[in-house]
Parts: sequence; structure tokens; C-alpha cells
Amino acid sequence: MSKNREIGDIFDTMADILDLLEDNPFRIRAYRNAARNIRELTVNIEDIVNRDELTKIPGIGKDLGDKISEFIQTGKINDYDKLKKKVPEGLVELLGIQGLGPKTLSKLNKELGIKNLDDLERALEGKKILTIHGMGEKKVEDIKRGIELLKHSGERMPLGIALPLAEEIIFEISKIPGTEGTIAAGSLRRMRETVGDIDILTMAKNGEEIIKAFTNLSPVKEVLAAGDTKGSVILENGTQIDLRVVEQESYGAALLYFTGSKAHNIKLRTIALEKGLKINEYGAFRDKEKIAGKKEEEIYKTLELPWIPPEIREDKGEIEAALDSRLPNLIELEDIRGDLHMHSKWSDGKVTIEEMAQKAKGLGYEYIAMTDHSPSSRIARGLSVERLYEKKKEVEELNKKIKGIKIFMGSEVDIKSDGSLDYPDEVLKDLDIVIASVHSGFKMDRESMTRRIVKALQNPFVHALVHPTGRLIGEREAFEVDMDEVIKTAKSLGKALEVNSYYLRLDLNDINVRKVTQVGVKLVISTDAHLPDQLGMMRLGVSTARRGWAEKKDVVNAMDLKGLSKWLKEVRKE
Ligand code: DGT
Ligand code: CA
Ligand code: CA
Ligand code: ZN
Repeated sequence: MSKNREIGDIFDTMADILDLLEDNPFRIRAYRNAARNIRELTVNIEDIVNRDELTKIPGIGKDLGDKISEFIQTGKINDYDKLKKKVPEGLVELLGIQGLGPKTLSKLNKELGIKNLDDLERALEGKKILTIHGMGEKKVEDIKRGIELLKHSGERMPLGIALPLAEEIIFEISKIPGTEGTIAAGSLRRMRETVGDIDILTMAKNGEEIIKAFTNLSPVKEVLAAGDTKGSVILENGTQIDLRVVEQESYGAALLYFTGSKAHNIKLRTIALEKGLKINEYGAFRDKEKIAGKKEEEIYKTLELPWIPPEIREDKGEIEAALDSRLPNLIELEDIRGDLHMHSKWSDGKVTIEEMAQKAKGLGYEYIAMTDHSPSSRIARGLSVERLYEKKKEVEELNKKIKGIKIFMGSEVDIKSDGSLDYPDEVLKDLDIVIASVHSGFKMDRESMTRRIVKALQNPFVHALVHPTGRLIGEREAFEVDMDEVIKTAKSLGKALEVNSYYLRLDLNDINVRKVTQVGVKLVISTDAHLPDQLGMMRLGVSTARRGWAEKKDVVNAMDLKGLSKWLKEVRKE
């Protein structure tokens, strides 16, 4: 963190504490102004301290200037430490909650005795908090969301959140005059399941202007750095975005460099050295002569390598495969012909089967499977056998009514703790497709869980195991299971394992997909959508599959309707 930002944060916190203490409003405002001015400086505050020009910064008088010097020299500010001691420690922490200002906090402290996060969370669940002036249901919700944000701050962001956000920012940057080829780099371009920060690259000549326009975009909360080739900002939601502006001559080299991974880049540089070349973010060089730089392909070519897709640039064998001309031909979103896992109003989905089907048809799909829950999933309104047959009738009617898309009648059937399924076989056999999953008893030991899942896969009517490890990114670890054993079973029975595309699942993950594709077990990539728009998460699942080196031939729902219908029957040996 830059010193500018550190000092800005301290002054803001001092203002908050003074606010809590109902100190002099002018003094409070002085700290806030100083904080903002220091953050907005385009130079390092340390340099100014050295030149003794602190008081030239607007809003910085002798008193604040001394505090800044003190911080630069000793790493702390005595008055800040003293001030912190005047309020309960837990209260200062609460100041970090978005949507909860010092004035409200002060009232909560005085009137309800709230001193820390525990107190606050308890109060938010009760009714009494609504008696505080300015508190309403909405405010309570805002504060709750603020607490969630605070708890998760500092964690890596799920790809499914980062991707649309990055696309929005890229769209904004593309509108800045002079920019061209604006593109995501870093872990986001490699489609890692979570990203630390968002890296963006653009091509332009007037770097300084571009960076300036970038730092002025509306969702920017804080500017960490702004030069003529690099800008770095924090958005309102806490996300860091790094923008690099490069010249056309080095665009490819910079894109390669900033896409990473670091391990991939290091391996490339080693190969370059062996050939007497040097590669960096400006290009590939022989002695002083630049021999490539405009395009990624050109750089790879100087190393006698084909272009390698970003998703597999992790130094996990891709460079060796490229040298041997055996790079995988990765599955693409356009290869997907249908979605085999989704829910409708019949269980916990939000819309009708017809609405889901129409949306899927709009995406160009040839088929979907409507897989509502089974009875054990009570919270998800799982279907009784009777309702299951009613739904089957509706599907049959819809298939007559809607042209251009086939709806398979399916179910996502719970795997009970003994490995048996939640509907009897006579019922399962009447369904076009059965996908099985674990929704309870996550804490089972590894052996029992493995036995449970293997047994479910052995049911002759099951086609696929879905969200095979049960993990929820940032919320719940995968359960204990011997994945190699599960894969072996799937292989011997010709059954598929799912890559669930829901942004918090991405389950199987990239590592497990790689294991699966290595032994030639089939994958099904599906969304588990509960809303029409969620069908769009397919791209997250496809990227995860790509990171696991999956090809079109590995994916059952990359087959056309005829191929898939045949496969569904083959699995059951019909
Ligand atoms: P993240 O942000 O933690 O999800 O992961 P990345 O991969 O986006 O990492 P980040 O943002 O620190 O840097 C972006 C890319 O820049 C990284 O993938 C490779 C490149 N890079 C950064 N630092 C170095 C370095 O020290 N050496 C090399 N060769 N490349 C680097
Ligand atoms: Ca990054
Ligand atoms: Ca970065
Ligand atoms: Zn589901």
C-alpha cells in the first residue's frame, strides 16, 4: 500500500473517531479534506516530505504536516494512537462498515450500548434497533450487507463477480478517445475461479490522459497510482483495478507478460535464453534488435511455439505439450449445444419450464433438461412422485407446443446417506435423464462418502454426478471424497461428471477436470440455473473445463440432439 493511501486512511479514521466523540466539526472536516488531498496527489508523499514542501498541499497546515513527517519517519502517529484509546476498540472496527456512519454508530453506542461487532449483529436481528432515529428496515439491510463486505474484504473475488465488472470497466475504457484493443489480462484472462485484482491492458499513445480519464471513472473510490503508463484504483466495492497503457509495438509482449501466470512467463524466458533471445513486456529481442512485440503469436513464434490459450498458461505441462505439437484443442462456448441441469418453479426455480426453454432457445441451444429436485430436498420444494408425473405431462405438452428446442424430462435426485437414490428405480426409469447429487451429510468421513457416491453412480438409471464435491467458493470446503475412485467408477460405467457453472460452485474445479480428461471420462457442463439469466453462467463452466484441458469430445452436451439422445440411452444400456 502506498504511503499516500496509508496516511489518507489514518486521517479518515481520526476524523471518524472525532466524529464519534462529537468533537469540533471544523477539526473533523480538516482531517477529511487532508485525507482526500493526500490520496489524490500524483506524487509520492515521501518525496514531498524530503523537499519540506508539505504545507503546499492544499489543506495541510503545520499541525497535519508534522503528523505526516512523523509517520514517514517512525511509521506511526502518536496522536492517532492516543485518539484510538478514547473509544472502545470494537467501535473503531465498526467504522469500517459501509453504510454505517460515525453519527449512527455513536447513537447505537449510547442508546443500545453497542460496543463491538457481536453486539451490532445481535441488535440487527432484533426490533429495538428500529427505535433509533434514522433506522429503518432498509438501513438495517444496508448495514448487514456492509458487515458481509467487511468480513469478506481482503479475500479473492469469485470470477463470476469479477468478469462482468471487468467487462463494464473495459467498455468504459474503450470509450476514452485514443484507446484501442482494451482487454483483460492477469488471472481474469486466465479465468481462474477467483481473482486477486483485475488487470487491464490498452493500446494508446497519450498514456497520461488515458490514465487520468480512467482514474476519473465513476465507480472509482480511491486512486492508488496514476502515471503515464500505469494507473491503479480501488472501486466502491473494494476491487483493485490495474490499467496499463502500452504502445502498439509492444502490445502483444505486454499482453503476454501481464496475462501470466508468472510461472508460465518464467518458463518462456528460460526457453528464450537457451535460444539466445530475451523476452520482456516490450518484446522479444536478439541482442539489441527487437524481433517481435505486436502480437502474442509473434512472441511465441520466436520460441518456435504455437500460441497457447490463456486458460492453460500455468506451467502445468502446456509448454512441453506445445513443443511436442500436442496442445489440446480446448472446448469452446460455441460448442455447447444444450444445458442439462436447471430448475423451474416446480421446485426452487423462479420461472416456468416454458420460460427457461424459451431463454435456452434464444441462446441457440438444441435441448435442455429440466432437472427439479427430489423429495428429500424439502427446502428446495423437491417433487413427490405424484408431482413428478404431473410435471412429466407438462414437459410432454411443451415439447409439442415449442418448436426448435427439445426439453428432456429429468430430475436432480438426492443421494441419500447410504448411497441409495431419492426415487425408486421404477420412477427413475421413466425419466429421460437423471442427475444425482449430495445435498446433505457433508461431514461424512472420506471412506463412507466415497462408498455413498460410488453406489449412486452404480444405479443403472443415473447419467451423471453433479456438483461432485459440494464446495461453495469462499463459503464451504469440498467434502472429503476419494475423487480418483469416483472417476474410476464413472469411467467403468460410462457415466459423466459435471462441471457445475454456478459462479460459487465451479465444481468439478480445474484440477479435477484435468484428472477426468486424462482418463477419458465424459464431462457435462451445466449451469444449475434457477433463473433464465443464470443460463449465461455457462461460460464460467466452459472456462473451468478449458483450464482442465477439456476438449469438445470430452463433453456430452457438446453433442447434437441426436448424439446426446443416443448417449442417454447407451448409458442405461437400452
Ligand atoms: P491475481 O491478481 O492474484 O489473481 O493473479 P494475477 O496472475 O493476475 O497476478 P498479478 O495481478 O499480480 O499480476 C498480473 C500478471 O503480471 C501476472 O499474471 C504475471 C505478471 N507479473 C506480475 N509480476 C510478475 C513478476 O514478478 N514476474 C513475471 N514474470 N510476471 C509478473
Ligand atoms: Ca490480477
Ligand atoms: Ca495486478
Ligand atoms: Zn441443481
